[in-house]
Amino acid sequence: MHDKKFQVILTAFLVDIVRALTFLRSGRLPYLINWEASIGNTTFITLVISIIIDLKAMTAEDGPQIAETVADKLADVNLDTKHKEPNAKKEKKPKADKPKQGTILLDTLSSPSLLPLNLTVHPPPCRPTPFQPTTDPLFPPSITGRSKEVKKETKLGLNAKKEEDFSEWYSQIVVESELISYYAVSGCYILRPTAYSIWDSIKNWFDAEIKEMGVENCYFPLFIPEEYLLKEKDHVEGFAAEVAWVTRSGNSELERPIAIRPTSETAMYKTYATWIRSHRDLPLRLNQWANVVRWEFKHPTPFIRSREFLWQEGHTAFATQPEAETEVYEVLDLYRRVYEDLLAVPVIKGKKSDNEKFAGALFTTSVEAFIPMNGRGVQGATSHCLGQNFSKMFDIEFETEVEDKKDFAWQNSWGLTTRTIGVMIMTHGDDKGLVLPPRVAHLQVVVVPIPNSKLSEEDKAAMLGKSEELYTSIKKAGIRVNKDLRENYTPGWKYNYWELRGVPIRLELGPKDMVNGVCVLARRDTGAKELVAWGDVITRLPVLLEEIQADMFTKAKATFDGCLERATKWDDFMAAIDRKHMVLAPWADEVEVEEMVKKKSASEGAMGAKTLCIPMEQPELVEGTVCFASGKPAKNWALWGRSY
Ligand code: 87F
Repeated sequence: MHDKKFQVILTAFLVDIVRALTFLRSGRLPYLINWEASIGNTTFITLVISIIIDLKAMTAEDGPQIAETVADKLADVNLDTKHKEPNAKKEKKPKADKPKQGTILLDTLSSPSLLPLNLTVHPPPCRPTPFQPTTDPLFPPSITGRSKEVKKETKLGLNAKKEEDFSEWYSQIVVESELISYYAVSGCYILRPTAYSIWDSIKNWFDAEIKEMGVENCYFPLFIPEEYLLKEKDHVEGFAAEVAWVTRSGNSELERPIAIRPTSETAMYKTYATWIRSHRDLPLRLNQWANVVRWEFKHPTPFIRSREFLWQEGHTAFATQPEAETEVYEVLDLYRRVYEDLLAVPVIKGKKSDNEKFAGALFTTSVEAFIPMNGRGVQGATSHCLGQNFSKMFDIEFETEVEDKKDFAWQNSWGLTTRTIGVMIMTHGDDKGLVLPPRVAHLQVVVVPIPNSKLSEEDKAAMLGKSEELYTSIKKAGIRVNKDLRENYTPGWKYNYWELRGVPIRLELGPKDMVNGVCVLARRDTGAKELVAWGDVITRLPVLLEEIQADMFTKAKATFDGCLERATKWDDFMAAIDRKHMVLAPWADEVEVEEMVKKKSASEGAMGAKTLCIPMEQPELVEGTVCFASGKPAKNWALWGRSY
């Protein structure tokens, strides 16, 4: 009896030593150190006692399970710290003016065209770790098929509920689904391959569309001389506190500090002035895919608000105002399509109020999304008509077609960021994890064979063979597919694993299906399952993927519409805002009124409401309608809400 216990404990220790060595070799030591530092004494003692109790209940054959139990307990304790920023100390924001920003009509809120989009299909490589039989020295792949040896199951998934604790749910989902990892600089995040591949899909689609419009890609330096920024002093003023500066190289101070680009107007327009001399040099339509740094002091949220993020910034110059204005709306509609057609997220297109527009712009347009869980509007992307403001500042002057007549160029700038990914996660994710729209999903289908313990070795081999065969033909058809042939996990565990990662379709192959020549297609979005003959899989999958894409949008649109109310009186307006809804209300379009609404609608713990945009699609404004807040004659219907 004592011998057995000794064996058990010895096995557990050996297991831990090998694990520790594996950790060391894989460079994950800092993670362990972080863990040690993050649990208190009581937690530690409780943990040790519970491990001892579990060890006592086990036998020597349970060696591998013991290690798993220990690992699970460590993971449980670690869970709380795993989803938080390692370095989330509050930094004080230096005093600075709040950014001043500011103004139109609405296109139809049509549902996305379901014609196949010009998306580049990029089947992901078969990453060895998750998809191969385990190479973990402690858990060699089973050859005997005995259940104790084949099961290696750790807890998967989220323990926060989207409805109950949205912010905790979000913190968990981005990490657990392996989209992001935290980093040692607060407000900066690592985008893991799944996240980056979603960005790649957006980028590939948008890039092809703007090239079709005649826009070319370029790249300007990350660093901006101080004098360039000072040239645009008035517009940068509101953002000054967010600009990060390089002031030193090694031990020596730089003669003049150099800014890290928060946006590239100043970097690009100084050069545009040297390139644009004549009307023949116009239009100049450039875009760059880049990273930018804005030293935010508001609470950071992965994808939604980070100090460094990825974006595209378009900077164009035209000879005439109408040409520039046409482009503003063309780009705005591309942004709508990114959200609605690719990400299945409904948005409203509109013009920003004078308060909310970019101070350097003649007018700003945007697409606005909405997060029902916290009742917040979120600006999805912006397309600005800069008018001649910057060309006058940077001397972008050209000889017109009329002899001896010069004019300043008409300019636009427009941008879309990795915030898109955050809005998509928030819109579709559920308590099981991500729900990815097929058009941007890293993987669209995963093949999961479901053998049972009664299956003969021969039948099992046939099932694995068929799974391989289906996988190969699906891949050949240009669908992003993977297979999960791991033998040391149960089918149920694998379901959770792929559900957490949001794969739109799971193709299951069970013993009965092997007899009947069929397989099951299970949808991630609804959980619905259908039987499909092997010979029909290749034709059914693309259709089902498009059905999922369309259904996800329809569902999100119904929710979005359910959160949109109309109010013509203050009390109704406030009641809707407090129901966490967006409100369409008639208003006088005055800066002071917006300021007043913001103040008056704020309460302890709840920020004030502001205009999200003046929708391009306007309800009829009956003559005599008055502003809901000031009682003055209304000029338009504005969309109001609390926002990110
Ligand atoms: C932060 C620091 C310094 C926003 C900033 O929207 C300057 C700025 O100019 C700044 N945050 N902005 C406005 C950016 C305007 C515009 N630029 C090109 C876009 C889209 C892409």
